Amino acid sequence: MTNEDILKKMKKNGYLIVNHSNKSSRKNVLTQANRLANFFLQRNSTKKNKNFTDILDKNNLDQKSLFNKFNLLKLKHAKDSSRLYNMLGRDVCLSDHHNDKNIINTLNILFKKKNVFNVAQQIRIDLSPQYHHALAWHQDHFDLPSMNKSGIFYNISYKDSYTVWSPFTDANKSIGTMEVLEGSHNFGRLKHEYKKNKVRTKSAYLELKVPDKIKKKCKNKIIEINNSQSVIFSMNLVHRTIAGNTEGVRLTGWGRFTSTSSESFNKMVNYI
Ligand SMILES: O=C(O)CCC(=O)C(=O)O
Ligand SMILES: [Fe+2]
Repeated sequence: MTNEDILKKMKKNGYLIVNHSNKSSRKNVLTQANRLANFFLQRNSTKKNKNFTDILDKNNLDQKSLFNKFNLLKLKHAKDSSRLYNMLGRDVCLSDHHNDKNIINTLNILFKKKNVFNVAQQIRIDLSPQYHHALAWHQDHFDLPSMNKSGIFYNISYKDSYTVWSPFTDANKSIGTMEVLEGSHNFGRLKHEYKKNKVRTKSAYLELKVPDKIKKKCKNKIIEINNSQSVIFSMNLVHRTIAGNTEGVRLTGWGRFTSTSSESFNKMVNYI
């Protein structure tokens, strides 16, 4: 794609698919995830719990092995499961991945070669079919810890800031993936509501009632990409999670990128 194609496509659809240049960064994320899972399972293993050591013997990164480990951690050791998320989200393996030549080159073109900053990054691990946390339609925000409730309510345009979304395992209709409304970013920032979660009392969720004109004008597109590809999308693009229906693990990562030339930058830095 030429620079012009990249700018045109982003303007029209609000997202782009990028092929990774670094062939090992995806595997590095899975390897780190596996190491942490092994560590936490080992730490929790007792003589009674022989099944832990059975699982631990395997150092392979296939779906079944990773699913068993993450599932056990989630069900029996929820606190360690969230420790694993937090560590992996901050680890250099995710930064390394975001530093992929093709990802950074594309961001440089989108930011008109000014500069690029990654202001937040995290991973998510979804276990389908039961524990696939599906996000409803929404636009993104910077997810900075100081934006205590939700950055969605701060008066920040997000117009020319971007999310990089990457699956490190498969991401498709059966294991779960993401769906976007093509061109919805051109409608600007939309009004979201922050609702109390009736099931999990400590968390809340964002709700966006997609305006009829967007439903009418924007095509639904389910993102089915392989794990050597990422999606770069405008933080104003309306998107949601498609939950998986077959047993398996979906490990994904996201990074929020902005530039000093972005409209949102001046306001965003107050939260750093
Ligand atoms: O991974 C997904 O299904 C969607 C993730 C997402 O929308 C987000 O993290 O902002
Ligand atoms: Fe999102």
